[in-house]
Amino acid sequence: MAFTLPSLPYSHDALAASGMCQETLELHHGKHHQAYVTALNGFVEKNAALQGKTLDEIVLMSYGKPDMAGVFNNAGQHWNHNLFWPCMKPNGGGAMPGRLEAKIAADFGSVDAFKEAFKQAGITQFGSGWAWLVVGRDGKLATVKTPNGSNPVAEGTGTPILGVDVWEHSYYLDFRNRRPDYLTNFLEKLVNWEYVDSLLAKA
Ligand code: MN3
Repeated sequence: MAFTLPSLPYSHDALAASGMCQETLELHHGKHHQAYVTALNGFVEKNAALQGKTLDEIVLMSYGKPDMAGVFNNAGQHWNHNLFWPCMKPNGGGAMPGRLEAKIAADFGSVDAFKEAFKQAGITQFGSGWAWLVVGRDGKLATVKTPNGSNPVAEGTGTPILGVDVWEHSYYLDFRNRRPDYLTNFLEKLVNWEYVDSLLAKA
């Protein structure tokens, strides 16, 4: 069965007041994410080894294989955006659920220390990529950055419970070249902490 573009859990103009305009979401979801899905389906159609596989399986089986770079880039980007959209909500940010806040404070020292580490991961990802909050193999929360379409599942560094896209297409209309401002705004006005907490519970 072909992979499909998931619907956004909010309207295209719903995040405008929180720093992500309608045009950004229309292009990012409707054009960029759709293009990854279309390209991935094209690879699956031509390669019997990929047929019937889940997205996670395709990400893992194509990671690190030069002859499957195109498959990995598009499967990874489909995976990454599937996590990214529900990590945001209108009027997001604000207070975290108690369980999540306590876990972050225990593993980073404080919520502020976590936010600084997460922002630094996004700022220091040279070029395109992602910053993540993961539950590591030791059970502790950690921040991770990955290039291009890669992610912590592929790289084996943990289970992502929050991800932010730092490709320029994610922030250029709203913040131009100011990636740090985009990341600050993401944490303070866009993150759906209840969703992050639900992923922590499952990790
Ligand atoms: Mn993107």
